[in-house]
Amino acid sequence: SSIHNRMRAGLKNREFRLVYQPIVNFGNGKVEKCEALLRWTDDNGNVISPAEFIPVAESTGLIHELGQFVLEQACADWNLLQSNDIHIGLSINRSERELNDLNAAKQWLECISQHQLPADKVTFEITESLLMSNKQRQIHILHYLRSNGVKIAIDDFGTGYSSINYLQRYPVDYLKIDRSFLNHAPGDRIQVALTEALLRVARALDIDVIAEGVENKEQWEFLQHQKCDFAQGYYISPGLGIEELTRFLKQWQ
Ligand code: G
Ligand code: G
Ligand code: NA
Repeated sequence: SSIHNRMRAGLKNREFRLVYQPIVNFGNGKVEKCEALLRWTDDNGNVISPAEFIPVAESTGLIHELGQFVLEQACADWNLLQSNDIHIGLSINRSERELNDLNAAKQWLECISQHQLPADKVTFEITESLLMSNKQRQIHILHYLRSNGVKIAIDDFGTGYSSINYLQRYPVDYLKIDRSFLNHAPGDRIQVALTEALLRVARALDIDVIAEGVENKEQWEFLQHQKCDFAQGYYISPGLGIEELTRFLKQWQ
């Protein structure tokens, strides 16, 4: 059957789950938040990558149900962490298509408040392609979310479409530099120069920078030296199931 029908059945059959990847604040060395990443293992045991199923869900509209599942699961997991005396924020991916509907955004805020989760503990990550054109409705919804305390991150920055110029028009708290931007840093002169330039622009705009795909000590030390704000990547940890995450966070530092 089509991937869409398999996804719909999979949602009912609880084939989807979340893993959480820690994000470390360079300033104090603490894990300040975790990014929720959706995982799908179908009933035959095949692991399907979000890179494959998210675009399908976006085009068929199932992304709205998937997104609702992700938010509710993440809120429930946040409460589990709280009860383990772990107090961190959550970063949750939203597709551009999910940002079309103000009512959906209202429901997200309701879901967050029903779970007693302070809004400022939640960051919504939107991919940079949203920056491409001036999409008034989406910008309005981002403002609405942000005026209710939620943080906004631009994801995958540097992968192609972005214009630094658009940044100043968007209500944005964080910029996530795509891993392809610094996969050869600090050895690659051009990548070093681009990273420095981006960090300076972000600082001027009062936007915090999260480096993605930090895989080794050299990258970590380079970014720390550059006064990058946050790091995420395999050097710290891959995505972890909620129980593994709880153990990881109890041992961190
Ligand atoms: O975790 P992985 O690298 O396989 O993720 C691939 C892509 O899927 C990433 O760009 C990530 O942002 C996206 N993704 C992961 N989880 C979600 C989700 O819950 N919702 C949306 N819209 N995208 C997600
Ligand atoms: O686009 P987004 O940042 O949402 O996607 C995160 C994806 O990147 C996840 O699929 C995650 O598994 C993957 N990822 C996270 N850390 C690293 C890393 O250090 N190196 C590589 N190659 N991939 C990573
Ligand atoms: Na993301």
